[in-house]
Amino acid sequence: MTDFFKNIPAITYQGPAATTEFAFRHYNPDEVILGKRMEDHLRFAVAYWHSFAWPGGDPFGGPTLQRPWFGETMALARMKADVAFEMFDILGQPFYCLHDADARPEGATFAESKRNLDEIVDYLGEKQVTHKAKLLWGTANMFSHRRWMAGAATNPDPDVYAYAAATVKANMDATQRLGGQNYVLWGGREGYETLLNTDLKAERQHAGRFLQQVVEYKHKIGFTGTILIEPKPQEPSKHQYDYDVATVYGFLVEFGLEKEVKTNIEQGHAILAGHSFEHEIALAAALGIFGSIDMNRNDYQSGWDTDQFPNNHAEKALAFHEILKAGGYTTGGTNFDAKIRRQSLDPEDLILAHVGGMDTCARALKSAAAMIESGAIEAAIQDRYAGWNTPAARAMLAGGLEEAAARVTTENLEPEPRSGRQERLENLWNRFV
Ligand code: XUL
Ligand code: CO
Repeated sequence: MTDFFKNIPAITYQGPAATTEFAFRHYNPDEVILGKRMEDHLRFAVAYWHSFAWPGGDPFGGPTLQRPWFGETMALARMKADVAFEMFDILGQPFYCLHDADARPEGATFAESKRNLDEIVDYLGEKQVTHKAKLLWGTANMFSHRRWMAGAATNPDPDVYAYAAATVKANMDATQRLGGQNYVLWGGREGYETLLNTDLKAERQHAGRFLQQVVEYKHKIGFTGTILIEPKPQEPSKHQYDYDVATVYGFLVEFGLEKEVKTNIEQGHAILAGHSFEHEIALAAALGIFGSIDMNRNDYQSGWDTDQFPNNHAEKALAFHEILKAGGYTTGGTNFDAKIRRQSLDPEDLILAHVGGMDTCARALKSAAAMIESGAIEAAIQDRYAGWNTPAARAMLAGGLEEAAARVTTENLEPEPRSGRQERLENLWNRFV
């Protein structure tokens, strides 16, 4: 036991009337919602990087967070893991997610980094046996070290492509050893700063072949988890190839991977791409590539990826509504890709950030379930499209443009516009939140 979280009790569900901040007011893991336990719906995960590896820097200032496990030794990496599992226990977290670089010190060579990773993976594996939390997904950090500055699989230097292959292979192996349920690829450096030095066509080809190699390797080692791409339009690169869900889908189809790879959708990334979170989820579900989510919120004014903890349950209800409509998660979950603010120094801040985020999501889930149970929104949608249930309407889709056009004269069509009833439906949504 470390003493980092000393005096912080295990957080339990105490209901909205709880008198302490150290309680869940809405997240009640065993409560059954639409026939499933809340914990099994939400499948919460802690992001190792933000909670345990981020030192609190910003573009204008250095670290503000001073943690006793910061430093590049294996002993400190083990202390970090100890503290992490203590937090997972306090929160009752079923899952966590990590990059290699969050958990192990960087070595002087690839071989040394890999040894460090293997050693910490063994340690995490032992901890998983005696604690509840398991790995939701693993990934490789191929964006922080200077070797990745011009990309990983899309780097102009083929030696960096090889390094990326070795890195992803090591991380897929580590994820499989930890029983991870997904493997994520987020390409923060898979993009460009200027077309004046970039062969966009070649870079996209290399990224596509790399992803095919990842999928081939997944099948070779019998990894049963899901491969997920996390879209983001920019930041850190000026332009990123995995811009949004629609772009990723086009890319997957181009490389024959649309049945193999799904998406990990992040609220902040959706906003940067000019979409709502629920739009990205609904589109992924419609395309059959919805996998998992990175839960956070952006600042709506700054235009940065601020990775804040969610605190607006009404807004998130729309996202969970789409997730429930899609049938919920299979291997995915709700990963808090969120960090405390750099002035939030206390261990309590870290715990309460997650408590608030979990309660926000639990309220959102309950509201979304109520929206579904009432059937009113679904009924309004059904009603709006009811005209398409007629044989004449369906025949138009089977026939050609001329047959469809002929209906106008043969049936004397002069369509009357009908109200979209948006405000009435927004009022309805408001009643459920
Ligand atoms: C960056 C981001 C990453 C990915 C994992 O914006 O979201 O943390 O989730 O690499
Ligand atoms: Co993310």
